[in-house]
Amino acid sequence: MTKVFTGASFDPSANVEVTRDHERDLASLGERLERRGVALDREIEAVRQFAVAVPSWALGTGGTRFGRFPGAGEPRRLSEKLEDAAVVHRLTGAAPRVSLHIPWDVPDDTAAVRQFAAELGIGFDAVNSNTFQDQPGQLLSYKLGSFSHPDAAVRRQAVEHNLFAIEVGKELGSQAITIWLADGSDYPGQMSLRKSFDRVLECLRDVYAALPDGWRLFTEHKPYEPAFYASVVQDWGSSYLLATALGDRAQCLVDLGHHLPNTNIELVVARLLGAGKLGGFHFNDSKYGDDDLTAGSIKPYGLFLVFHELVQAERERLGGFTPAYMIDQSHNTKDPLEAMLQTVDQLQLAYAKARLVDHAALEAFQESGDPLMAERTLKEAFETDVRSLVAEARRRSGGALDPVIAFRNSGYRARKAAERAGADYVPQQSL
Ligand code: RM4
Ligand code: MN
Ligand code: MN
Repeated sequence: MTKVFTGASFDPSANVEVTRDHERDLASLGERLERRGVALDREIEAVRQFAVAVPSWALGTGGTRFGRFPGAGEPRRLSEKLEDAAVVHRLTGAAPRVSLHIPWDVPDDTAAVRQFAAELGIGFDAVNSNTFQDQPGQLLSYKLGSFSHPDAAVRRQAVEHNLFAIEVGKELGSQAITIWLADGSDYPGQMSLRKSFDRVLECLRDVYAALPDGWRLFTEHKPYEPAFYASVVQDWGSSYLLATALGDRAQCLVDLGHHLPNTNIELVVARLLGAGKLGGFHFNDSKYGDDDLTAGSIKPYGLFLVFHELVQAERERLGGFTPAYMIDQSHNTKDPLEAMLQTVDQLQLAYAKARLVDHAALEAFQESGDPLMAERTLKEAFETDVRSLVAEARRRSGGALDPVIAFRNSGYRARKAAERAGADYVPQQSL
């Protein structure tokens, strides 16, 4: 397992009683799975392979539109965010990389940051560019858009920013850039619906042309907000058009919070998978909009159905399927690090359950036209209690049976509160 840098005690087997109960639960699950012809050890190993990137912006409390209420011991700078991210990996064994947000987390000394992260046992996932807000000292404003702005000089500036983000990512060992644009309009007539899209494509071509070898570019759509009338990259269809026009190394990123209410997200996932264009994923959950809630907290069955599509793609070795799984959440009332631990657990659970679907039976019921049994096949997997399986996967990776409890017992946050106090606290910019 990765190096422990914190001096904190994250001893997963500290509690003998908990460990004993866990072993009993695991044995009973193993027995139940065996009756279904499923080998427990194989499933544990598969869950151990599951990995998701943690976003740098999620390690501090996020004030989305309103107040921000920072907690004691929050990270003040990138190095401290990396320390916290390494704790998430240490306790779950499933968060080996960080997804950086440029410019919120531009490293001062890229080589040193890469080295520091490596010492912590983590690396870097896709970098995220940001042309959705003006930065201090920025020459031209994005008030009326970035890639779609009517002024070519603003578009150029936005492209340059993306090229810079790629440079940073390259030095850190990233292999993808995620581009989410806030571009759009608040009022009918404000922008040309067609020209704005063409301009976005033109700018994306410039960024695509600068992709280093082995890199991919992800286009991330969002239906509304901050643009309230029309977003330029509004839906998966727009995202697909862009990725297709760009070429093979451009793919679409699906953020679970970026859909209009009642959208069938697993269907969107299936379509993009079928087209070989599903590149990345932003996990979260939502009740009303882009709420950034903890994955699985509102619609766990929906999350399972998404994973069912992903697991099928994995089983079938679908062309173009090398998904970059990332978390995209921003917490204001939970301790952000605990929220990440909880999220990774939820994702591991959904993945483990989706793997338990009896695919042969499901297909037979689909082909013979038996909707009740087909649905029951999915529910059979979804309703299996796989908590001990996931806990065991973590334990075998050197993590904790129960990451949140292990974290709380470690005293990490209290120690960081003492260490990280002081006037140099830099509040994260609002999202
Ligand atoms: C956006 C979008 C992006 C994320 C920013 C912080 O709503 O989801 O992926 O980078 O928020
Ligand atoms: Mn996102
Ligand atoms: Mn979002």
